[in-house]
Amino acid sequence: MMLRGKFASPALAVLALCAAVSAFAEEDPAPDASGWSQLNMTRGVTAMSRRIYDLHMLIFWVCVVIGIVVFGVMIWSIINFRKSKGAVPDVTLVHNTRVEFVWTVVPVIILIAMAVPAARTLVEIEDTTKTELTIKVTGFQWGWQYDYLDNGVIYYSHLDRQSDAARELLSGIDPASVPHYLLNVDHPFVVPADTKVRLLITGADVIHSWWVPDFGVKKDAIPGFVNEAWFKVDPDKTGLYRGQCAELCGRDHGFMPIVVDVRSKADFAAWLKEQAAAQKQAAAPPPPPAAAPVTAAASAS
Ligand SMILES: [Cu+2]
Repeated sequence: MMLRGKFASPALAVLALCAAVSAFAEEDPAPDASGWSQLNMTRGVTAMSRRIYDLHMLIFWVCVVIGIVVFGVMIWSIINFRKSKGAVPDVTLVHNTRVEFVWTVVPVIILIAMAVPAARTLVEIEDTTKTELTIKVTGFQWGWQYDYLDNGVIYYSHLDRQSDAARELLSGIDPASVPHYLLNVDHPFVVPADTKVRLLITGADVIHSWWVPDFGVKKDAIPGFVNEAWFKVDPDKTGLYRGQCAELCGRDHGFMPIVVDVRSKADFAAWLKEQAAAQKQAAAPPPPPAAAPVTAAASAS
């Protein structure tokens, strides 16, 4: 009885602290783009990225509490039960069923408590139903291709020319003088805000990974496989968001950034219409030549 009381109270304290911390984690302050917060994950611009952030913080604080309790008990024991103070080992602690039961059950409870929110978030990440727009994303050495499947718009996105020139060996260009050095592209990936966008991600040569931290999306682009991901950017969060290939994909892995241009629904619709018309025109067969060649062809047959 005495032993159970002795060991159950720290365990209960851990659980109580975990519960308190989880309540605290849900009302996180506004993001701060400087200082210590830069060491942490971004809260992002989608409901899902914020859920991932909150889950990350919850698990982080659970780990902090466990760390403080475990190291606290350890250091306290080392100081108070040292040999020089005349401490005598407690032999009854060897193979004590009650103690072993407690130190097995408590971690199991903590693990289950963490698995529930983690599993819920994972299920939601994988939920690609009810999407409003589908875009195929293909990674290749070294760039990205975006294919708006239902609209006939398709284009490549490469490292911008300024970064590309500056990165050359002995280019003589100071990278600090290049805006968004190695994080800029020639043709950004244009998407609408406030729309559930589904990405079909694949690779054309080797494995790449499409990663935009602000969207909470990082998905491998594997040749022969189609991976799914989705995001829905907050209506008021239009603007540019940057990402990179997150899979070592060869020599120029560091030179295939991602820039996403999030526009309002109306702006996006206008852009898509314009692009579709331009690409249709470019793909159309050239206008029939003047009369003379037709006559020549006719006389030849
Ligand atoms: Cu890559």
